[in-house]
Order: sequence, then structure tokens, then C-alpha cells
Amino acid sequence: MCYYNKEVLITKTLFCVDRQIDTEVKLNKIKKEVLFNMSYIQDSLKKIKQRNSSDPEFIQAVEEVFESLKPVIEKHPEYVEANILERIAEPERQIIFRVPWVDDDRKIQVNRGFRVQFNGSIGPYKGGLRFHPSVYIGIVKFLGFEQIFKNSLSGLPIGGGKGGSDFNPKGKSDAEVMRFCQSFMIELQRHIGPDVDVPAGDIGVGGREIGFLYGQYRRVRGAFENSVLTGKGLTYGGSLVRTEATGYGLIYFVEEMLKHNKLDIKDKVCVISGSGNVAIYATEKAQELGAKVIAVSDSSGYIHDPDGIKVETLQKLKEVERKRISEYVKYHPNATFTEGWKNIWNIKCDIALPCATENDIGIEEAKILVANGVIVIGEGANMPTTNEAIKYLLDNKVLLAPAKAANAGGVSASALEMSQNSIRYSWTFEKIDSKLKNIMINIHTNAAKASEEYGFGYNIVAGANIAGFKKVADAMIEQGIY
Ligand code: NDP
Ligand code: 2IT
Repeated sequence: MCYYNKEVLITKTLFCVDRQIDTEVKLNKIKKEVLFNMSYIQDSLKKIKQRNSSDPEFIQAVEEVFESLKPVIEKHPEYVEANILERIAEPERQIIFRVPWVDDDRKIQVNRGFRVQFNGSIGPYKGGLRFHPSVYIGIVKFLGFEQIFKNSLSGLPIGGGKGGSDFNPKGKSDAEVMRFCQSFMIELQRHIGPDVDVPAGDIGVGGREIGFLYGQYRRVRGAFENSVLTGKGLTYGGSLVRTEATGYGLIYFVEEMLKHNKLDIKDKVCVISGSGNVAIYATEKAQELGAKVIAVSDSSGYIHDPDGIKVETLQKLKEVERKRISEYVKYHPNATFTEGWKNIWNIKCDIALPCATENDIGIEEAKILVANGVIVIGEGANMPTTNEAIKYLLDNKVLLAPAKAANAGGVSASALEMSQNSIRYSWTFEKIDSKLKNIMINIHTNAAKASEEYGFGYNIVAGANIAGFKKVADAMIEQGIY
């Protein structure tokens, strides 16, 4: 690996020759500077790894971003001077709290609540809440870190944050979920606000939970500050399109990548992992645009429906009845259920959309997908592909739409919900959908430009990291050391 930026070296060298300065001495100084900038990434990473040694998912997310930043750091000594990498990887604030609640058998249960306010330099902290038994501080930190760059890419004024709990909503009654949410909000409310930190949904947190959370916030605060949360119901300030936005945005982004490469989404075969909010609306939009989605999953296994997945059945099973995906076969006898959710990637497809959770596609799955001729992978979930798999997919010329860019539609619609709440007005579905589409197209354009500018060719993984990073880094520098 050559760490010298040839362009900078040549320009600086010519400048020296021009002025008859001792070129040799100058050149050595410049070489040293460039090498120093490169070792800056390694040194920062080393410190970040030491400081976060119990959080492997967070380290994975940081390594992935820093990998793309090599030419940026090489070109911009001001980022080294400002020690921006170490600062950007340290959350501004991390809050961990006890959440006691009473279950239906009157037993007292205790969960752990989290909110990581990662970076507020371009707007109020913004990011979802995840309720899942696997949640611990490392998961919240990786999600909050990713959110900084995603929110920056959206072009909207939102900082990065994330939260959640190890509470498992599965199998709980509505009353239990309500009591948990009320207890969670009693503590969280003191840390959030419309101009401070604006949570929303993520895994295990949808419209039902946001309703209970907002009800408690309003009761405690005694004010109708409804832009404190997004993903609200339409009766109390929710936005049209927010429910569909992540899935729709993902498909708009994938469509844009295909178009850029002179390909069409029509008639392409799609496989989608997950069957929650993101997966359902990705399925709906992909089919609306003429693709055929033949498989979806949940944590127990996957459904293969050669006739094409029926969105209405998914909605009924998952959104209304909260049942397992295996029940799909009761309604569609041609479909089959197979245990083991990761086996879904054995199915041959043109478009693979991981929309469940992190580290879904590892190197084994990536090899199978490539061998089966996959054209594009669109990350609906956050960090669904391991770093080893990312490298393999890019080396094998798969078009990879990274989560920070491809699933930014959800948080973008959230920011549009905040705008509507601020002006106390609601826009039409068509208006918001068209804004969403434009946002996704702009993210693609900006990521493609950044990738080209920093020597990656057409690599949207690198481009998204760079474009997302630069805006936040510049804002941090302009705001001084904090
Ligand atoms: P949901 O809770 O609605 O659905 C999650 C789906 O993924 C379910 O089918 C669930 O299966 C499956 N899943 C979750 N965890 C696991 C696991 N550990 N192993 C296997 N399957 C799992 O969540 P969303 O659809 O909202 O979120 C999906 C992904 O998209 C997440 O990575 C989230 O961070 C990301 N995302 C979500 C956004 C949003 O607006 N909702 C915005 C941007 C990204 P089961 O029901 O069996 O647990
Ligand atoms: O990962 C994400 O971007 C989300 N879960 C949505 C966050 C939001 O604030 O809408």
C-alpha cells in the first residue's frame, strides 16, 4: 500500500523547484507529513479499539468507515490537526438506566435502557430505539456511530444518536409493552426534547411503542411537544410515508444504482431477509416497480414463494397479528418454509436486500451470492454485511448499496416529520414521497461524486462514508474543540 498522495507531492515539489528552494529537504518533509497523516488513522484506531474492547460491533463499524477515509486524511491535514477521528468515535454522551416494570403476573421485571447521544454538530441527536434481547451498549454505539454519517448524507439538519433496551417485546401483551414503555420514558424524557434529541423506531419499536412512549412524555412534560419523537401515529402529528420510507427509500436507491449502471429493476428476482417494517415496504415497492420478491424471513427461518411474496399476507401476519413468518404457508400453499434464517441467501437472485439485522451476510453467504450471480446488494438493515464480506463483494464487482446511504429514507422521512410538526402542518403522501425519492437520488449522486473525487471510482460504500464524514468533520472543526 502506497501512502503518498502523488498529486500533492508533485504540486508541492514543483512549487519548491519554482522557487529554487532545497527540493530534497522539502520533499522529505512532505513525505514525513503524509506518512504521519497515514499513521494517524492507525494510531487513532488503536486507541479506539483499546477504549472499546468489549464492543466488537462498534469496532467493526469504526474500522469500516476509517478504511474509506485514508485518501481523505491524506489530503486534509486539518483533520489530523483537529484529531477528528478520535473525537468522532467518542460519543458526546452515553446514558444507561434501570427500567423496572410490572408484568401481567404482577412480577417486577427489570431491563436496561440506553441512549447514546453520539454527535450533535449538525443538528439535534436523531436515531431510533431498538427493543431486542441482544441490545447492549456496544450495539447502541455501533448504531449511533452509523447514524452520524447516515443523517449527514440525508442533507437534513440531524445529528447522530441511538437508544434502546434489552426488553423483548415478543410474546408480551399490549399492557406489558405499555407499562415497559412508560417506565422507559420516565427516565428518558429528562434527556430528550425537540431541539435536543429526537428518538424514533428501530427493531421491536413501531407505531404501538412510539404511541405509548409519546403518551408518557406528554404526561410528564405537560406540553404537546410532538416533534420529540418521530414515527408517530397520524392522529397526533405523525407523517405520511414514514411507515413506508425506509423500504421505499431502499428501493429508490437500488433503482438509482441500477440505472447508473444502465440496468433496470424490472423483472429482477429479489430475496429479502427480515419481514418487519423495512422488509415489508421494500417488498411492496420492489414489486410495484416490476421486480419479483420470492423470499422473506424472520429469526426462525424463511419463506420461499415462487409466485412472488404477497405483501398483504405479510402485513396481516406481522403488523396486525404479530405472528411467525412460518404461518405464511397456510395462506399460500405453493410457498415453503425452511428453518435457519441465513439459509435464505442460498436462493439464487439478482437483488439481495438484507433487511433484518447486523452481520447477516458473512463471507460464506457473500460467496454463495456471488456464485449465484447476484448483481446488487442493498442494505436495508444497519451493518448487515461483515467487513470481510464487503471486501469480497466489491472485489467481485457486486454493486453494493451501503446501509448509511440505502436505508437513510427512514430517518429522512423522520426529519420531514419534524419539519411538519414545527410548522404545524401536514404534507400530502405524494409530496413527501417525491421529497424522499429526491433525497435518495441526491445521496447517490453525492456518494458517487465523493468516491470518484477520492480515487475509488464508482464505490458507493467508500463514497457514502466520505461524503457523510466530511460534512460532520467540517462542522466539528468550525465549532471548536468540544
Ligand atoms: P422490525 O422489528 O420491524 O423487523 C425486524 C425483522 O428482522 C424481523 O423479521 C425479525 O425477525 C428480524 N430480525 C431481527 N433481529 C434478528 C436477529 N437477531 N436474527 C434474525 N432475524 C432478526 O425492524 P425493522 O424492519 O424496523 O428493522 C430492520 C433493520 O433495518 C434493522 O437493522 C434496523 O436497524 C434497520 N433500519 C430500520 C429503519 C426503520 O425505519 N425501521 C431505518 C433504517 C434502518 P423476528 O420477528 O423473528 O425477530
Ligand atoms: O436506523 C435508522 O435510521 C432508524 N432506525 C430510523 C431513525 C429515525 O430517527 O427515524
